[in-house]
Amino acid sequence: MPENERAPRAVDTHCAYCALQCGTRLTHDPAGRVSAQPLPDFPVNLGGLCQKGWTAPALLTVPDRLRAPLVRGPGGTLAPATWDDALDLVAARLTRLRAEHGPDSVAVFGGGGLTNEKAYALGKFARVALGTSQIDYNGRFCMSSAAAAGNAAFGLDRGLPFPVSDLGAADVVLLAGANPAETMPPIMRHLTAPRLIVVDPRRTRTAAQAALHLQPVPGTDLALALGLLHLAVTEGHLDRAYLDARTTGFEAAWQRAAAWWPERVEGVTGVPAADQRAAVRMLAEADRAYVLTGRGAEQHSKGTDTVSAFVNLSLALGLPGRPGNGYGCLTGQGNGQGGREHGQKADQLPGYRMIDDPAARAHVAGVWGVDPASLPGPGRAAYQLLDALGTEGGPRALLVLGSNPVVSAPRAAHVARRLAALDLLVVADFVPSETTELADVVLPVAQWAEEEGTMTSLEGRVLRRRPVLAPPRGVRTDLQVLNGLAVRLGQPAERFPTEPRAVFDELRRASSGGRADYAGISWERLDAGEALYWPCPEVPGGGHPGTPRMFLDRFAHADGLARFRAVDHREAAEAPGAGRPLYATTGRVPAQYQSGAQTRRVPELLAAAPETHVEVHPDTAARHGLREGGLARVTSARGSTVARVRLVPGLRADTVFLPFHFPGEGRANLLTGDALDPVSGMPEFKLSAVSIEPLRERTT
Ligand SMILES: Nc1nc2c(c(=O)[nH]1)N[C@H]1C(S)=C(S)[C@@H](COP(=O)(O)OP(=O)(O)OC[C@H]3O[C@@H](n4cnc5c(=O)[nH]c(N)nc54)[C@H](O)[C@@H]3O)O[C@H]1N2
Ligand SMILES: Nc1nc2c(c(=O)[nH]1)N[C@H]1C(S)=C(S)[C@@H](COP(=O)(O)OP(=O)(O)OC[C@H]3O[C@@H](n4cnc5c(=O)[nH]c(N)nc54)[C@H](O)[C@@H]3O)O[C@H]1N2
Ligand code: SF4
Ligand SMILES: [Mo]
Repeated sequence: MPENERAPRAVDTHCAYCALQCGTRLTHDPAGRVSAQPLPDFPVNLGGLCQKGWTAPALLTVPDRLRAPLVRGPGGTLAPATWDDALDLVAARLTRLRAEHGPDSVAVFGGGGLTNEKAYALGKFARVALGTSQIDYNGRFCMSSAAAAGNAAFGLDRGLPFPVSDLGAADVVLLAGANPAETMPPIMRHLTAPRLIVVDPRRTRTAAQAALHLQPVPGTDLALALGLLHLAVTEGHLDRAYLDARTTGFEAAWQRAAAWWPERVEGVTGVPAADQRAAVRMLAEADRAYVLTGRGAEQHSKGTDTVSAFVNLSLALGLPGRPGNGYGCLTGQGNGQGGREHGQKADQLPGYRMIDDPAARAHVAGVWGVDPASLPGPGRAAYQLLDALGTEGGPRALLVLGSNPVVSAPRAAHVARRLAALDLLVVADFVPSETTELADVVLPVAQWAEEEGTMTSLEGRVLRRRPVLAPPRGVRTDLQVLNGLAVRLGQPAERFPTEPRAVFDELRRASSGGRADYAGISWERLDAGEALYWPCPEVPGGGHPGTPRMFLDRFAHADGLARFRAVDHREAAEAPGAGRPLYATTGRVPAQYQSGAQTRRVPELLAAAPETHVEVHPDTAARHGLREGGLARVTSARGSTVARVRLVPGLRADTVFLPFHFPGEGRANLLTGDALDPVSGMPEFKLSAVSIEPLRERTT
């Protein structure tokens, strides 16, 4: 009997990939072939999908799908094993490590692509079944700087504190370091009417649609944002009434910005003073304006302060918490929002509770049925965690769910060495990846359109993910994997439910009363089509409407006020100089997703973007002897990467750009370093000093 025979024929769900979570209808024909169509009435994608969304069903039939657990044998190769053998082996080795070296010898690394239920169960598994403090996740590499700045300013971090569809009514939208025309194409349907100000060293597809494109030197957005605040004040655009009624801390922030007059800012950023003035005028004269940040401004060793500077600008103009206006961060991963709320972060418990808060520990321990004193404290943030693996005093085993750090972590060659130094690396995935290649045990799991769950999109709306197919034989769900391991580690089976809906109901209780409160959101309400945005607390009689727009009356700090943060510009961890004359920055191309583990397996996407490339300005190419289509070696203080040259006149001449989706010697992260933001732990993905030279094509 075909394994999918009893599955439904068409389901309405959401895309496999990014945080826009476009509504899709998946249909499968009698032969089991699945196709995706946009849901015409879902307000976020308005009938659009990007190329990745259209082709996502191909993920369900990739030829090298993992279908059996793999265990590394004495000869060093991965060989198929039964589930019992694989889980028994993992549990036995974890038990031994814990007995010999203590609970923190075992670490967990999660992902922002995991459903809410998985992220929640993973955090609980780490704290309860393993008793380890050593858990963090790849969201640290994503929007953590914006989250830190949002928490500081507003007392709460929800990427977009308003629905995406509100953007369509704006007059002006400033996009700092975001390229949504290539990273979230359907969102551009909401950005046709507003005039765009785009801040990006490259003339991206987004920048090409802008009324004003500011092209700063990489790593100088903080100076630029200070300069824009300076002009907002000196040109008389300060919203005094809003400042007095809704904010605190302006004076200290202004003292720093006062020193950033336009000509000084031009000297540092390269953005002409006239363009700075034009940007401030556009924002200030708009009735409705938004300031949005993306990874270009955030993925720096000063990412948090940079976002704070943009938030300060938006506060000075009176935007946040005013209908039709606001500040937001464009969260990236499918569940990048929910993934940061339910406790897979080193310092957090579910509901955005802090793990060092006694009341939070008591509440969550109560839901989990354990002693609050048994819960560990905060652990290491993602890069520090990866860097500590296999070192004296560091974790000796790692369980990875939903990330491929061999490609996506900064200083990737070093991270791969740390992974190789572990006593035990266990990776759950549905496809082979550069990280499963290093694993001692690989656990094959169900994916996206094969299981139930919920996701929380970039606008804070909780969505139902539904299966169109049953998982292939031999494959288990992540929840079943966690249950199987927990039981073998001595936990009662019912403490780790395998039904997503049961996990969601527990998550609701765990989040109840927390800042990200899901208690009032039920599967029935979601299945009835209600648009529910958190916070959505339980109220007598039920039916809390959720919170599409936050901060309209007050911000989430105890006094209800938003806080300016007094920040100042500082240099990046390194600067171009003799020998390494160029900035290298990194990012995305439309046809590949993240580490590429999924999209490099989709034939249409691989055809569209088959290998890595480096964008170089034609003048720079001429100076370095590079030609279009030739190979180049790009070298930083960490190492080299090899990429095909693409001549791009719209790029700054002092900057080259590489996508990070490719493996092996094409990894952009062979260049990136270990400089981290002191507040968020965000790496400096967007800036390395490099040299570039032509490489002769290898002949065999
Ligand atoms: N096709 C595709 N779409 C994706 C993803 C993907 O991998 N592929 N990933 C998803 C995820 S997880 C995320 S986080 C989002 C990210 O979405 P974006 O933030 O839009 O993506 P990036 O390409 O990382 O960075 C945006 C821009 O920052 C610019 N930039 C580089 N350095 C600087 C700088 O110093 N200052 C400024 N102002 N800009 C700079 C780059 O040139 C780039 O165009 O995309 C999501 N969507
Ligand atoms: N140089 C550079 N590096 C970057 C960035 C950059 O801009 N420049 N961006 C950073 C950002 S924003 C991000 S978000 C990270 C992302 O980088 P990664 O963390 O590597 O993210 P993915 O490639 O999405 O990896 C997800 C892996 O988990 C698997 N997976 C997906 N869903 C599930 C699931 O439900 N369960 C399990 N068990 N596995 C699953 C996929 O098959 C894939 O192998 O990269 C960061 N790295
Ligand atoms: S924009 Fe994001 S959610 Fe929408 S189809 Fe593309 S990858 Fe999927
Ligand atoms: Mo991301």
